Amino acid sequence: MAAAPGRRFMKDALGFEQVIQWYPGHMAAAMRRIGERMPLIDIVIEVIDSRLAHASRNPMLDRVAGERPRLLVLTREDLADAAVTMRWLVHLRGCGHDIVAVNAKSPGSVKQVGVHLSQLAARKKRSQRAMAVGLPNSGKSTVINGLLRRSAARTEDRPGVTRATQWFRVAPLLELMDTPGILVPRIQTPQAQWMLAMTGAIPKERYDPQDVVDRFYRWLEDRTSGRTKVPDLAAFARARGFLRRGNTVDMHNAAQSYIKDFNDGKFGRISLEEPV
Ligand SMILES: Nc1nc2c(ncn2[C@@H]2O[C@H](COP(=O)(O)OP(=O)(O)O)[C@@H](O)[C@H]2O)c(=O)[nH]1
Ligand SMILES: [Mg+2]
Repeated sequence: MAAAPGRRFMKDALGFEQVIQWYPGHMAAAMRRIGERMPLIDIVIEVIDSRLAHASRNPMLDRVAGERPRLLVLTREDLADAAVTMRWLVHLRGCGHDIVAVNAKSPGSVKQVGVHLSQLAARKKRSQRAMAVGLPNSGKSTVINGLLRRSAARTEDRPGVTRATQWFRVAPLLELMDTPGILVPRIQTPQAQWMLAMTGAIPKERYDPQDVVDRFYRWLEDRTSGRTKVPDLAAFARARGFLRRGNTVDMHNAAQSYIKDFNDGKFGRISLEEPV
């Protein structure tokens, strides 16, 4: 039986690793949904994970967003290596977009997003509308909720595009769509694949967590010349008591916990990609 596409890392007949795209149909549908809303949108908020600021973008967004002013919001600044994030800010600013790095869970940090959006909106004299887009788990809802919590006044319903769509005024000249646009990752390398899984951008049932953690650990050891204090999966599983009856270790559940701890910052600040 053929394996479902996108399920896990696969090797071809010669043993070379294949990058399995998440169902291609998903990507087309996701871009179509975002494209349908675009005519209503003046400003695009592209939400990116600071730790994965290249692979967590989808270049197809450029096609649907066109020339609209764009604010790149690098979330999880609190989980990334601060020096690497600084380099990303410089690098991505060079692409002509406005950019800010935040801890979306901190109100003071999200305030910065509001400041940047207000500045973008003030370039035109009329009220403008913004929509957040990004991969699953990139922090879209956290950013939107942070902005709404500060200054939300519901403006009007806009039936037609999506029945549930609501607009909130978050600044004198700016309304924000309450529902974000969900992008699908364009996975270009086996490395991007495990990195996206590690940061929560790929649904759990589409990858093998043990494989992802093993790859992460090998990468980390290589990068730190073996001097990392982060435990490998076996040490983590033992320390956290993932024992089954008969004293075997439940590696699958351990690996899922390991990924959760990584995203809770338990292993410290780790950026997975750096600008080249
Ligand atoms: N530490 C940290 N966690 C974040 C940040 N932004 C989002 N999260 C967490 O990441 C998870 C996914 O965020 P969510 O906003 O639901 O992502 P969405 O799928 O893009 O809407 C949640 O558990 C958030 O609390 C951030 O800047 N820092
Ligand atoms: Mg969400």
